[in-house]
Amino acid sequence: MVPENIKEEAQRLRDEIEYHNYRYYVLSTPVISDEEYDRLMKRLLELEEKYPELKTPDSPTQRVGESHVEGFETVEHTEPMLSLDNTYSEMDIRNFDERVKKLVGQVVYVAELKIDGVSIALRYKDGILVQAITRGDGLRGDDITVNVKTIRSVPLKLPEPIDLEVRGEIFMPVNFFEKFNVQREEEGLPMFANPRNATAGTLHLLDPTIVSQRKLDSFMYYVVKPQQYGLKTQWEALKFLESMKFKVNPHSRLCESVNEVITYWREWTERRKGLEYWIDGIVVKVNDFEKQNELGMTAKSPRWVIAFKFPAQQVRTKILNVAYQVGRTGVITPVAEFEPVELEGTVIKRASLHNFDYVSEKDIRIGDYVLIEKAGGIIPQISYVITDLRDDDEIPIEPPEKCPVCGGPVGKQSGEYVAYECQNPFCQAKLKRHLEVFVSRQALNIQGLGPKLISKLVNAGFVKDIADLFYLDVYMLSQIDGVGPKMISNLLTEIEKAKNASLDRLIIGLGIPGVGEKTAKVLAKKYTTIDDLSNTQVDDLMQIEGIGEEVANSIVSYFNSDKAREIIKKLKQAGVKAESIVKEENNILSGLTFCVTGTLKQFSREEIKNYIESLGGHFTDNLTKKTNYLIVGDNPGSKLDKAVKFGVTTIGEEEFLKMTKERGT
Ligand code: 1X8
Repeated sequence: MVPENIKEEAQRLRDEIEYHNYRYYVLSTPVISDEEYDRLMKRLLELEEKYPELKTPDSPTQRVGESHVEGFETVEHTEPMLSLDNTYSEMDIRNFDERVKKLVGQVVYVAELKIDGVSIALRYKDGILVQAITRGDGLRGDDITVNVKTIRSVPLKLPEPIDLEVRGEIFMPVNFFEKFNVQREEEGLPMFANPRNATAGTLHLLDPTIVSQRKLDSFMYYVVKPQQYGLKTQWEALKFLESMKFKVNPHSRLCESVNEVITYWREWTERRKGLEYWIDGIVVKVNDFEKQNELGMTAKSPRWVIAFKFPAQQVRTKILNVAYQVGRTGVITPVAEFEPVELEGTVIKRASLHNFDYVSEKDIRIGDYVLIEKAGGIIPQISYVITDLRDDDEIPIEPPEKCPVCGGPVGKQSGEYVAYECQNPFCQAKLKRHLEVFVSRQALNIQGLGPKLISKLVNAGFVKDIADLFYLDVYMLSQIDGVGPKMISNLLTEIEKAKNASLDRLIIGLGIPGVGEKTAKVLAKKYTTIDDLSNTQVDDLMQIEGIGEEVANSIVSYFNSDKAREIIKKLKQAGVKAESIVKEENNILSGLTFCVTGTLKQFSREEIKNYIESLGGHFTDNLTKKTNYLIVGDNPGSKLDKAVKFGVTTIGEEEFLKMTKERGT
């Protein structure tokens, strides 16, 4: 039983944290410091660890992401989620207005921004968020509740205990998207074409902890069955959504006439550039719900609403060729090469085609005339293929059968996208990109070894893998064009210095797909030596916070490869130390995984977790067959039965403490 005062404290904390979430994520006017907020969150986590019954589905702690999900169930929509009719010109919008007036007389419109995101339906029961469903095919969508719960601007609990379904848009802010794509490139992962694709990809990840790191945001704009809440107009519905603490776009406008709608559209054609999210047009709705009902539907979409898209500045050009770029991990990215054209002040010759799914979705071919625009005002992108201008000489763009650089075999990798990769472990393009990462500031920090010199060393055959850098000598370097005695001496000093780099830096340098700076640090904290890490298993890795299945598999398969083994052997022989960032003497629980059930006398959950981790052990909430010990406290739960079933050793708190003391001496 949870004491009453604790229950009350937890409720108070939940309310307080959600209030600050609302101030921060919805209103953008926080009233407390980050430290203060963290303190509230920490206290609530502590209480919930001690009394798991307190973990209610609306608790703000649930936003950090529950455990792994197996897949998504499809759910039927209460009413269809429809697509909108699109228009592109003032004439189209005037025609829309004429048609509306003819059917229902004079109307007032609400003009809203059209967010370039992913549509979502949110269902609340007794005021609690119970389900979040994607549009899907309009009739049935995917239940992605666990992922949507991580989005801070989505209320988990309404101010009133009502049943409600609302709809809106989930999006990824542009500034995060840009950073995120750069990071993906660095980690050797395929890039996303735009924030909408990144949002859709993120919402379908099986690991909510990763979703929670991707800064998704929301705007709600639709109430299902609004008459149940006494709402008569769309404008009232927007105010109602605000009162229910949803994030509602602040730029909606009541328009008395079609001219005002057109003014709004013209205004936002310019102002869109200053927004932190992408919009691709405006949405115009008949304000009055009765009139909406009278207007009804066409076969495809409602007659009372229309999307009015923005014209992008576009130029026409022809695709002359497609180049294939080979990244560090071998991912092959197609790049279209054009007849050069000017667009918004710069000459454009090429644009990334991102990945082969994108190419086939848009059916882009060599020889096609295409329209180019700048996505987000910066990155040139193909916006339209002018298929009317085809003369049948166009050549489809296929994934290459052989690596364009080394001729090696190309394989298919399924992830958020299907990626094609050069599978030749000795591909020179991969090696060059990899060496660039290996010597970079975050990794081994070998100064004076730029891309040009790397290329020359690889071409000369002196460097066939990252470890070969440590075997370079005066004789080899002196044979390279443009390298003099002073440079040789500096380089050899730098390389010697790099042998002292810490384990986390070496891990970054290994270039394991999906392992960037952050993951490398976490790994170096858990594993003291490169040997420790190379012997780890997927389950062990997945117990580490922030490491999902994809990355865990990537790490294990890297260390299982002959090539990695050889490289590590060579690195060691060259004297690369890869020093642990964890103190040796504190690692008495290294390699052991612990789980806890029931209440302990001397530790809260958080405390025992920290204690175990400080001694180099792993702590997990999920008992699996791989768990070494279950520590059993008072009033143990179902984990005890599970441990018996799995044959996991159970120990008491005293026994655990004795064990740490024995191992410590
Ligand atoms: C799609 C969108 C709508 C709105 C904003 N952004 C969108 N992507 C809005 O109504 N403010 S409505 C809509 C749809 O009904 N398909």
